Amino acid sequence: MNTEVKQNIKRPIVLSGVKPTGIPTLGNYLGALKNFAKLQNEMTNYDFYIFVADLHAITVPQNPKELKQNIRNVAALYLACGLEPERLVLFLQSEVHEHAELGYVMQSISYMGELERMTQFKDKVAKNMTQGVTSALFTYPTLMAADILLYDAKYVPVGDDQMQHLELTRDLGTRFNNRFGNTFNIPECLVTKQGSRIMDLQDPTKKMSKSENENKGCIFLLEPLNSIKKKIKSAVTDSEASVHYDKVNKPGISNLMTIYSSLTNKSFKEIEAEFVGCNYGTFKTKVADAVVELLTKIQSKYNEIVNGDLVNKVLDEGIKKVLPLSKN
Ligand code: AQP
Repeated sequence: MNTEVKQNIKRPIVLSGVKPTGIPTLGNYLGALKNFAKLQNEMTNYDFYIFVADLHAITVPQNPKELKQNIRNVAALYLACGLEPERLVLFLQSEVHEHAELGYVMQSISYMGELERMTQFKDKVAKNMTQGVTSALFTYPTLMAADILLYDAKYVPVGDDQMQHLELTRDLGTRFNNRFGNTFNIPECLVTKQGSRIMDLQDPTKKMSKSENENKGCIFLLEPLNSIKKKIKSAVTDSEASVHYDKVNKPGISNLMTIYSSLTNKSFKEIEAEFVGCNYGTFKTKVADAVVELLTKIQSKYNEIVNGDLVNKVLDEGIKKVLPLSKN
C-alpha cells in the first residue's frame, strides 16, 4: 500500500475472517465471532474489516452449491452474532484479487520448512489423506499473511488454533520490510481469554470444527435446538462425577465448563461451587440451557436477515470500501 493511501485510512483496522467450509460452530462463535462483536463495542476508534474467506475454503474439496449457501450463511451469521452493520466493512475475499496476488508474493519469501511446521496443515493432511492434499492447503498460511498485511491491520482477533499462522504473518511481514523497505504494519493477535479453543464433545482432545459435517461432537450455530440439547447431554465425560476443572484428566468436563464459563462469565471456581454435589446430568442440563438460550437469539436474528436485503447491502458497501485500499 503506498503512503498516499495509508494517509487516507483515518482509523486503525481490526481484521479477521471465517472460512465458509460449513455452518459455523459454537467453537467459531466463542473463539471468534463473539469476540469480534465485543471488540467492536469496546474499540470505538477502530474500523472492523471482516471477510468471508472463500479462497481459504477451496483449499479442501467443496460442493459449489453448498459453498455458495455457506458464504451467505457466514455473512448473515456475522450480523446475527452482533456485529453492527454501520461500523463493519464486510466483504468476500475472492472479490479482491489482490489477496491472491500478495499471497503469491508471500509464497515467494516463505520457506518450505516454515510451512511444513504448521500444525493446522499437519492436522488437515491427516484428515484428508483419502481425498488428496492440495498445494493450496500447504500455502494457506501465506494467503492468510496476505489477507492481513494487505490492509495494514493493527489487530487480528482469532481463536488460539490460528495463532501459529499469525506468528508466521508477523515473520513474513518483517522479512518483507527488512528486504524491501518498510511496507507493512506488523499486526498483533487478539485472543479471547475464555473459549479460545472449544473441543469436540465426543473427542475432547480434538478441536470442534465446522467441516466435521455429521459429527455428534460439534454444535452448529444453525442446528435445531433439540439436537443441540441431545449432543450436550451425550457429551463424553469421565466416571468421577465431580464438576471441577482439570484439562488433562477431565478434558470432557473441562470443555463443558469452558463453554458454560464463556456463556455465563462465571469463573471455574464459581462453577465448581455452583455444582458441588450435583451429578453430571444436572450440570449438562445447565450447559445445554445456556447454549440454547444463546442460539435461540442468534437463530432468530439470522432468520430475520438471511433472505432480506441487509446481507447484500452490507457486502456491497464493504467491497466499495476495500477495493480502493487493496489497489495500492
Ligand atoms: N474450536 C474452536 N474454538 C475456538 N475458536 C475456534 N475457531 C475455530 N475453531 C475454534 C476460530 O474461529 C475463527 C474462524 O476459523 P476459520 O473458519 O477461519 O478456520 P478454522 O480455525 O480452521 O475453523 P474450523 O471451524 O476448524 O474450520 P474447518 O473445519 O474448515 O477447518 C478463527 O479465529 C479460529 O481461530
